[in-house]
Amino acid sequence: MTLTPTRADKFSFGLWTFGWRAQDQFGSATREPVDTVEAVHKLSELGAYGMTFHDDDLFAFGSTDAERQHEIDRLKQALADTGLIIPMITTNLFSHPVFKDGGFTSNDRDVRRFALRKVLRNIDLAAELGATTFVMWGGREGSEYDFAKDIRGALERYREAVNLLGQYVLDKGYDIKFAIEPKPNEPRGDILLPTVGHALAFIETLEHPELVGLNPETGHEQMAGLNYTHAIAQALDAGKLFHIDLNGQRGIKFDQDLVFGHGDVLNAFSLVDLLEFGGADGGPSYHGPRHFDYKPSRTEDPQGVWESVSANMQMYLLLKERAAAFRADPEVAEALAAAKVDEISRPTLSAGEGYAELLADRSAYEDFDAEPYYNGRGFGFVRLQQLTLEHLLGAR
Ligand code: ASC
Ligand code: MN
Ligand code: MN
Ligand code: MN
Repeated sequence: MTLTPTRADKFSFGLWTFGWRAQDQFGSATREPVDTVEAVHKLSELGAYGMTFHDDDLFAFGSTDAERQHEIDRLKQALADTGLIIPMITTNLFSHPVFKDGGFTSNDRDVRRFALRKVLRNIDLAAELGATTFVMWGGREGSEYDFAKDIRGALERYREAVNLLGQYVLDKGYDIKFAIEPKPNEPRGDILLPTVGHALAFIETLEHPELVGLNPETGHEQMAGLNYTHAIAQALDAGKLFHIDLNGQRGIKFDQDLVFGHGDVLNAFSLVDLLEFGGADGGPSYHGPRHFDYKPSRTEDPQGVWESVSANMQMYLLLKERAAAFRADPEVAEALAAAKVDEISRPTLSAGEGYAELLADRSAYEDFDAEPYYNGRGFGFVRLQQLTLEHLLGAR
């Protein structure tokens, strides 16, 4: 493989990703912690441009002010030494026992107030480090038992929290936007704002919807049996793709957080094509970080961890190269035209036409001949899919 990541590719990784020690429900950690400064140097060497983190990834929950500052200073020095940046930061409202029933939507009001203070402090840190996106994954906002949570009340509290944070950013004049990350379940039996669609509807109920967008994660949509490329397309349509969490997932099961492309590779292919070539001019449709939120499998040793970091970037670049070849193939262009894929961009009504003109157009209904669609006028989508796979497999 000769595809070498560069900073222009805007690849970023969470400190909690390669830093995961691989403890799970059934087993203890299999790896040592990764030091932040070493991590920044390693990421820089491997071709990433950014690193992201939860507050608790950088300094343990309950750190003294001095301990917290020490870790921030070490990080800042490493950033200065390498030129790596912090495009996004996020808050851990899920690990500590205090958040066992959620942060913004815990039934316990004292916990909700504590959660807000923890986030406000972290927003100040985001501003200090120049992060322009603030992700909110509400992993513990949810329930196992229907009568244990008043969902309408919880959504009101969620809204109250996000409204407060928005007002804070506006009053402080910070250049920060929020990105909500949906997930259907795990660790809660059911999580609030479970999919991209739910989150989009919620955002429209906020005081400042323009401050809030989405951070959709590949595996999270796929855990709900949904098509991630469709979710990203709808987020783009709504102008809400503020950030992205790329990884891999194989079907409806626990959150696998595999390397990007190591799950549903066909869906990863259409996704990269959309991000890189889905813009109006045939260029990128998304300009933010290509952020990986994956977990190196529990079976990996430290060398395997860094190989898995590179694998994410290699998969992305490989799929981008494959998508470019697909787009440049005249046979693909011909198959796309035969499938009338471009025709979806043409408005259904002609210029100036309304329902009166449509009703007056006999060719649209009275004289329309539906007969040829029986046993004819196929779209050739299967042929198009075959060409897609031949490109994906490197056979073209
Ligand atoms: C996040 C985020 C997730 C979770 C998970 C924590 O901030 O984007 O998906 O936390 O990675 O393990
Ligand atoms: Mn306001
Ligand atoms: Mn995940
Ligand atoms: Mn994520």
